[in-house]
Amino acid sequence: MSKKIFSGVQPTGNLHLGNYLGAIKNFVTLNNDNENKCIFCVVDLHAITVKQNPKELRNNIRETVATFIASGIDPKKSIIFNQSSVAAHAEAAWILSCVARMGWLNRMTQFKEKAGKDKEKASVGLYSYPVLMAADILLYDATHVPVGDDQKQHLELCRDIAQKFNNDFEVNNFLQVPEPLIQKEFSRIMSLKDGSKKMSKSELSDLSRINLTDNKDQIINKIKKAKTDPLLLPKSLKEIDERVEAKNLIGIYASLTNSTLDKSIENFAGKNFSEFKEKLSQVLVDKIEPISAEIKKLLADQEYLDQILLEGVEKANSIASKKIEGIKEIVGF
Ligand code: AQP
Repeated sequence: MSKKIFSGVQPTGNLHLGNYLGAIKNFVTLNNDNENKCIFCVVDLHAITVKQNPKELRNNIRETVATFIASGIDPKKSIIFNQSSVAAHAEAAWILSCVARMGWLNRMTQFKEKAGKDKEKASVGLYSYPVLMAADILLYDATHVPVGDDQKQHLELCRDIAQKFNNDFEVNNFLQVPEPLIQKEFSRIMSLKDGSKKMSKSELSDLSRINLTDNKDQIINKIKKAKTDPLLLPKSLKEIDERVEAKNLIGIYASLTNSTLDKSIENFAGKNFSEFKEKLSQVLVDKIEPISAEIKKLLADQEYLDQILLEGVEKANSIASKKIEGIKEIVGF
């Protein structure tokens, strides 16, 4: 069945292995299926929900495009654009924020985690971020949204907003209610320094993540220093659940080798971490080094990256501007 795919990545720098295995790898598979129509968005409006340096943001937008292409997304087969260049996103976000309920947003755990204890000082944008995300998806009638596990709750909110809009204005299915596409096994890659925390761009320690721009030596060093436990590698799935660091590292290995957690556990059962880490470093270097080299090559050609964005913006705008006109008509403008 033909799917309409939409997903976004924030241009907040330090794109990492979690972004790759949780989302971008899936984008590539979906993009390779000619039946699908794919739209990949550099969500720069989302990025400014926390303070950004304008010069770095501009560079990070290009770096995100370069990462998409270096990872295997073919810009000829998909639309790649940046969100702020298509005005309909901000317009739809406002209208949908009048449909979404405070109670729904109050339940969003990502806001609680990101705002931390000092939520009075968080931006209003950080709080209403999931409504903008709903607008992004609904403007393109996306049927499927590939995301990491951490975005599951926001996707549910998007579905609620679409349903409420359709019900309130009695416009059956005008807004397409999208399905999340979340990988079953490796949808959440954890920090290399703490297996209970998600691998993240904003974590201060660079040793906590493998960046997609890391070179061979950096990758080997980070895996060498990755936290483990004093035991030998686990022998069963049951045993691994309590050992978060071991589970994360074996999960990364399994995902990179397109295997299952079960099989990878079996492969290394009872072995030393040092032996396993060598193998893990090797598969990581094999996968990440070519991506990293390609990102650097693409970044040297800014004109090419800007051209991709320009073409993508034009295509995205022609879809989104029609949808926002429909939305405005329905609400009575
Ligand atoms: N650790 C992760 N494991 C699996 N998937 C992940 N994603 C992010 N981290 C992991 C998925 O990557 C896509 C793009 O994420 P994003 O750039 O839009 O934003 P994010 O989730 O805020 O990324 P970070 O790295 O976690 O940034 P900070 O440090 O700001 O919190 C999404 O599909 C996401 O699920």
